[in-house]
Amino acid sequence: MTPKIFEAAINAIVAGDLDKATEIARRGLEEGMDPLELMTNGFIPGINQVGDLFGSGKLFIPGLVKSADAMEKATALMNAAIPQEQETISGKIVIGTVEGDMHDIGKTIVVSLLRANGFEVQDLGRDVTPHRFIEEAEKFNADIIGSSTLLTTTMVVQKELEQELKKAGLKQKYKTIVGGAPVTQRWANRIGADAFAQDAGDGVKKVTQLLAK
Ligand code: B12
Repeated sequence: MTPKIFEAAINAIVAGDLDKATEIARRGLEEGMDPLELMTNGFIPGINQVGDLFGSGKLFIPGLVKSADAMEKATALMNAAIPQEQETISGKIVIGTVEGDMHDIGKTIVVSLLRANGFEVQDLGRDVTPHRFIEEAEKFNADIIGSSTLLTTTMVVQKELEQELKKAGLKQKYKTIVGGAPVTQRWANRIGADAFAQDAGDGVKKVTQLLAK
């Protein structure tokens, strides 16, 4: 039964079928599936296939947008179903998608999983400037600043954030964690970020490690 629902989730996202994706998400939850498992094995591979099709010129903007809409809806249903930790553990994170980048599906999953693990998270949304990351971190009294980027052209904003933190004399005050499909550990090292995470689960692990330092 399980592999079938994963396949159905993949197909719904690739087809850009919002109704089908919604129905599969609801059915999966009704059947007691772990929302993260359904995301990891169904919806995320689906949207990755869409990315490959778009990247190789086999799918165009309208198709990409339809698939993204279906993915956003499925993600919202899955995120809402992730059990939330009642007790907050000490650790405050501000997180956002960098300036110039509108991709926020992955970042939203990271936010949900961090909250589910008891961290206090301020979600800054998307198109966040380095200045705003810092301003919000100050206001929220954050320990960690997390940034997401999906475009190679906006990766540089993560570097600018590091530079701005140094300029403001705040590099020691905040730990930084970077993520997003084109981001790597190598990139994190190069720009001086404190951590890199490849997915939401890894994000929780790295945030926990950063707070223990
Ligand atoms: C969906 C999508 C869209 C949607 C986004 C909707 C939304 N609300 O996010 C829409 C249709 C708006 C869109 C627009 C565009 N897109 Co687009 N899009 C995608 C697609 C298919 C999937 C992204 C996604 O949601 N993945 C699923 C999530 C779960 O994965 P994720 O984001 O990587 O996140 C995980 C990890 O990376 C990590 N993570 C992410 N962030 C963070 C942050 C922290 C702190 C941590 C710890 C971890 C972490 O955890 C997440 C969960 O596991 C990708 C292809 C791809 N495979 O990435 C292209 C892709 C990113 N898009 C691309 C392009 C070109 C565009 C457009 C420029 C197209 C155009 N011509 O208009 C515009 C750009 C608009 C803009 N200014 O941002 C290219 C980028 C190419 C490049 N080299 O930069 C890609 C790679 C497609 C391709 N193959 O060409 N897109």
